[in-house]
Amino acid sequence: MQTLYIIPGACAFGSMVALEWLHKPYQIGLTTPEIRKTPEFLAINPLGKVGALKDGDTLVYENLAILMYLVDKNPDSEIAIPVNSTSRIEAYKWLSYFSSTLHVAFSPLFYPERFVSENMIDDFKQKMLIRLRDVLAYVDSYLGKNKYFVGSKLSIVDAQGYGILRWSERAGLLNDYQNIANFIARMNEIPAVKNAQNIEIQKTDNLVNSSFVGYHKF
Ligand SMILES: N[C@@H](CCC(=O)N[C@@H](CS)C(=O)NCC(=O)O)C(=O)O
Repeated sequence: MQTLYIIPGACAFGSMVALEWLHKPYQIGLTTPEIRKTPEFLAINPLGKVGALKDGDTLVYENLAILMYLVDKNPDSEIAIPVNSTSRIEAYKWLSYFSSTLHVAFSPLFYPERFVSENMIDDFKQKMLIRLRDVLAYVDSYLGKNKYFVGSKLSIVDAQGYGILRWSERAGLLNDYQNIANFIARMNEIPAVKNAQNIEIQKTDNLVNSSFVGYHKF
């Protein structure tokens, strides 16, 4: 059994969509701060973070690694990305950008107290907002010219990009980036994305053609 550990609304969303696209049975482990500190969870990801995947005896953490693991384990699936292809280079590039730049551009705005002391928070957030806007402008400009992140078809990269770009709304910035807003609207219509959204919020009665089999019991 494959079990993907998540926090609803967080960055493992792309891997949920990938599992939906694979049509193989999988469970979701809904984690809390308490669960992420348990020996059971730390044995899966010693960093105490999501995404984390347990697939039989194989343990994978870091979203980029999970996504590429799923792609490589399923070379004949619709999410396959051929090795030594331009698509593969683009996938590495964007997944790396999402992890190293996009994801971390949001964190200081959402959790400023992790970075600076109370009296510096307002100034810090102003500066971090400028940085985030630069990053979003770059992605928005790309999406203005390209429907998909990789080539001419939907891929795990769109799923992962969606999972993080949706935070633009929470940051109150979505209206300023029309191409990102259009991308998010398009992704919202995809059945696998709808299924993953519902699984995140434990609304599993009306999943369509899903291979989700239930929640992992901790
Ligand atoms: N570089 C990691 C980032 C993982 C990460 O920061 N996950 C966050 C959710 S978006 C998390 O688990 N936060 C919970 C915590 O820090 O307690 C990846 O891409 O997998």
